[in-house]
Amino acid sequence: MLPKSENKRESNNASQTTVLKCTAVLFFALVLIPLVSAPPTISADVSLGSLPPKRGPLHNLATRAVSSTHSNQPHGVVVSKPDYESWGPSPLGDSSECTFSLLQRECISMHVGQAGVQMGNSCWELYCLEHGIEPDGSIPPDKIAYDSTDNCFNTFFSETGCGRMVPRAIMVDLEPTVIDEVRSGPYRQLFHPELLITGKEDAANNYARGHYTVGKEVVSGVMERVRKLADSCTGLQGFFIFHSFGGGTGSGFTALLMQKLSDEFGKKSRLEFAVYPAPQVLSLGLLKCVISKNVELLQVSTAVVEPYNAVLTTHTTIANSDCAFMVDNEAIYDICRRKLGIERPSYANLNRLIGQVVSSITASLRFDGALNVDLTEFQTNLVPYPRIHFPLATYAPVVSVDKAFHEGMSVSEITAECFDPSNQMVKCDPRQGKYMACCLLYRGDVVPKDVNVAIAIMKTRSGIRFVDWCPTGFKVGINYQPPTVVPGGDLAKVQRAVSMLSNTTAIAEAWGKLNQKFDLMFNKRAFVHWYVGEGMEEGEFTEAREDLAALERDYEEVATDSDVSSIKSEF
Ligand SMILES: Nc1nc2c(ncn2[C@@H]2O[C@H](COP(=O)(O)OP(=O)(O)OP(=O)(O)O)[C@@H](O)[C@H]2O)c(=O)[nH]1
Ligand SMILES: [Mg+2]
Repeated sequence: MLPKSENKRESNNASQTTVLKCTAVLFFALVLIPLVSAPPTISADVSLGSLPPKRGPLHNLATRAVSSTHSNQPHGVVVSKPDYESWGPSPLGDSSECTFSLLQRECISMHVGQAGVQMGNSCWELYCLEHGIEPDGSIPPDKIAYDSTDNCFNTFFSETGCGRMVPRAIMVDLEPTVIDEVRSGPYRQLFHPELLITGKEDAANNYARGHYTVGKEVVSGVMERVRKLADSCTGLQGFFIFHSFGGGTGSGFTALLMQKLSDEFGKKSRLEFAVYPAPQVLSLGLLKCVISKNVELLQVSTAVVEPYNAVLTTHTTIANSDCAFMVDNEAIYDICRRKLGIERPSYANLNRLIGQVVSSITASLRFDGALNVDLTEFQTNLVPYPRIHFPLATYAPVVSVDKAFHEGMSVSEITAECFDPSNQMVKCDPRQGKYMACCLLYRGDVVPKDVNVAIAIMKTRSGIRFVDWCPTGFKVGINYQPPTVVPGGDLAKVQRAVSMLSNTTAIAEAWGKLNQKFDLMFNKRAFVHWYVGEGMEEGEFTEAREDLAALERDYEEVATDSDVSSIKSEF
């Protein structure tokens, strides 16, 4: 995706930041590039310039868009009224109320449906700890950054007139219970009540309800808040959207929201964190823990129709999303069991791990630093074609508290861990596919020399194959802030960590599995009447499935070796 340059042009405010970024990039180029074995980075020009030019269906990847059918049925849903009392001036109001010492490039997070909101809880809990922000949004004097110019976290938090930090985040669910937990939980004072939006009834695991009927009643209210929040930004950078593929709200409502965001904020980037459905986890006994009045209720929660919802939402959203990081509950469940020794992980365990991954991916936007490389730059390298925008995330080290004393891991070790499929957020085998890009985002006590050595070792390994139209480059960023952990959580505090974001054709395996499950049901037209009953046409199923088949073919196409003679003749 390349809307970043347009964003920069569009926003006067961004120019100052751009100068800072350029300085960082220059520093990165001067200091890091010579240290990492050639070619150490894939510059946008190199990778894009070396794509196979105007050849066959691959060329269509850039432009393919499939329309969807619509219907409109009213539904009695009311957005619950927020309680404004005890709040200072609204972060939604006059932007002059927010005090910025530097012009910002703000990011708005949208947490949609149960999974989106619960992942949000973990992420914001961690962000607060990382930036020294208390659960009520205050910053104790002793935690105010040693370097007072480092207010980069203002990209994610706004400051109210009374000095409280408020997440630039909107939580929305079509039913109230999950967000009610936030309203009454330990972080109830952190989130602005106006930004916690709930309806009366959920989408009952049905994409059509989330997208057409129930969701349609709520979306205008949500967009109103988004607009106000965006207006209070000085140089809005884009949106992070958290949701599940499988839930009715997570799939249907998110798809609707993404369409609206695309219509109104076309040039701003939209990145997703999406939970990939994992029905196997059900048989392994994943339990949803709802803490309610100190009573722990256990409910099992995954639905058979999740493959339908996942395919439908991917089809509707693919053209409206710049980049989507999938988190496969089964993969994360396995990591929690194996690495953290949790016998029966709950969503809370899964979400804490997801929080670490999200935190390390967004750290470059929340912290400054000479070797920090902005996520937007990684993104340019990661997405060679608009549709091929599903990078695989891997995080290391995942170390439990009891093993921490014995397992201090070096830069080489954590880097090698990233190439171990068992540490991936999505189950697939990169050794069977080809990489289009590989980005390494380090945090903590990491020096370029060690990164250089670690990458050189990885390059000697067989099984790391790149497509032949892209250089075997690794793009690297280093953020000196070490990872933080939630006190009392499962993860041990470590000196250094790394997230690898790779665009590999192997991720098509995940689509293949989903499509198979879709076909098993759709061949018998099972459960389709629930969707048709909400005004959806059966044709949308067929259209969505064809689009996902095309996506699988797109991955095959990019992996196919270039016909060198034809490329030469075209130049
Ligand atoms: N990782 C993770 N996955 C979750 C969580 N809650 C639900 N899921 C997964 O999300 C899918 C179900 O979607 P939900 O997010 O619960 O549904 P929803 O978006 O609220 O939609 P409706 O309830 O149908 O209106 C299943 O695949 C669950 O396993 C969570 O807290 N963390
Ligand atoms: Mg729900």
